[in-house]
Amino acid sequence: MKLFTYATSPYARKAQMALEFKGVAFEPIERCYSLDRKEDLRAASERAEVPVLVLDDGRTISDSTIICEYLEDAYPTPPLFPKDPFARAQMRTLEDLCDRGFDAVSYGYWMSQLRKNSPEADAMARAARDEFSRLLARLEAALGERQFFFDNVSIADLSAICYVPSAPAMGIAMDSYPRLSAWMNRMRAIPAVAADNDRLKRALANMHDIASELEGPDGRIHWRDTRLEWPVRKGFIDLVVREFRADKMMFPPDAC
Ligand SMILES: N[C@@H](CCC(=O)N[C@@H](CS)C(=O)NCC(=O)O)C(=O)O
Repeated sequence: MKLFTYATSPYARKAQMALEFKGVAFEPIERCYSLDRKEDLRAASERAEVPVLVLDDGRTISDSTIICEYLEDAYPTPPLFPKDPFARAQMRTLEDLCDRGFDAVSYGYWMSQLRKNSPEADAMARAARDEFSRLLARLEAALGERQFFFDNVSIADLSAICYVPSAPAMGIAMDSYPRLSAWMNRMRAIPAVAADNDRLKRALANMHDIASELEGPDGRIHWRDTRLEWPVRKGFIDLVVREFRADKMMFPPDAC
């Protein structure tokens, strides 16, 4: 099995941690289409986004949520989904909160840093910090007194660990979130999560600046669904329009 992955992509990290947690052997292939435009990823997935799982017979599965569901079905032990149907639904809701909510806000924050000379940069950073803090409060409440979000480590934990630790880098102190802070330490004691954290640290240490992480060879940046909705919803549509008019937006390739 192979996994198209990328050390700083929360989606790829989630899928890779799930594979490692379950002890499934795979070969990681580090890719980011908007940065390297490599055709193998484009051929494996019509959206050219990571992660993509390539089975031994060449069949492919795209999208982190779908990959994790496949892994749970194909390799049920150790489980990463709760047994109870309602808990499973709640777990998917938390995963969605990370994939859509946290991801869009984080993207908005890093866009504000990348375009820090733009007129809306400060307001955009503030809006992102406010919303990220509210999302942290939701996770803090969802965790309650438990060790993990559900009885055992689940996809909800693997999703959240890709976002919660970035709070300080956005200027948000973790003091108001003592349960999440303790949970982060518990998570990092899990070998698959520790390995992910090491990969992330190495990637961040090698990163030049935000531009080199986001802008492709033609200066365009990957945009999609909730990442686009967030700045529009928050009133930063002028920035979106400028990016579009300057041909700085790259959308997933057409599906057909
Ligand atoms: N819904 C997808 C989203 C995947 C996604 O957006 N991946 C980003 C990296 S965080 C990507 O590959 N972007 C394409 C690019 O930058 O070229 C999933 O859950 O896997």
